Amino acid sequence: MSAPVIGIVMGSDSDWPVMEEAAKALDEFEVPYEVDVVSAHRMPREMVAYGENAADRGLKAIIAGAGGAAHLPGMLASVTPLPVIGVPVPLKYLDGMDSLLSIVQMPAGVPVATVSVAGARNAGLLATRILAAHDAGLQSRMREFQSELNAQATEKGKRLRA
Ligand code: RP5
Repeated sequence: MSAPVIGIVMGSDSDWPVMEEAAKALDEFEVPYEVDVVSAHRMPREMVAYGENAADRGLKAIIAGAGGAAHLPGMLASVTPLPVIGVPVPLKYLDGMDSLLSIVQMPAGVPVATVSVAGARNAGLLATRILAAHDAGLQSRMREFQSELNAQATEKGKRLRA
């Protein structure tokens, strides 16, 4: 088992059904990752420690998901130099708009790369692309993945036209 290079964290284990898609995407590219619950509101000290130590522990990026008053991605971004990808998790009310706006509206100087509501798969793919910028093998696999997407979409068009 290689050491994890991506951290997947979330505010609660109730976020896992959404966040699992990030893990699956990383699995497809054989990117080693770790998973944990690090709640900004219920575990603030642990959350700060996670962000402060992440780079020294060898992580290259953090995927952070949270719902409602979703402060986890932004707060992590404020204490780590690593890229943080935020995943808005939709809860029972407000259709995830609360989560989305809480994550995306960051002040200048503290970036969070926010994916769509429940867009954890894209968070996993974006983290893979970040790693692939310095990894020729991974970049070539990403190109293959993109070719497959293209072929699938082309096939759908062919079926409709037939
Ligand atoms: C947020 O509160 C979590 O990220 C989760 O989306 C939401 C609800 O958490 P639970 O009450 O299900 O633990 O901080």
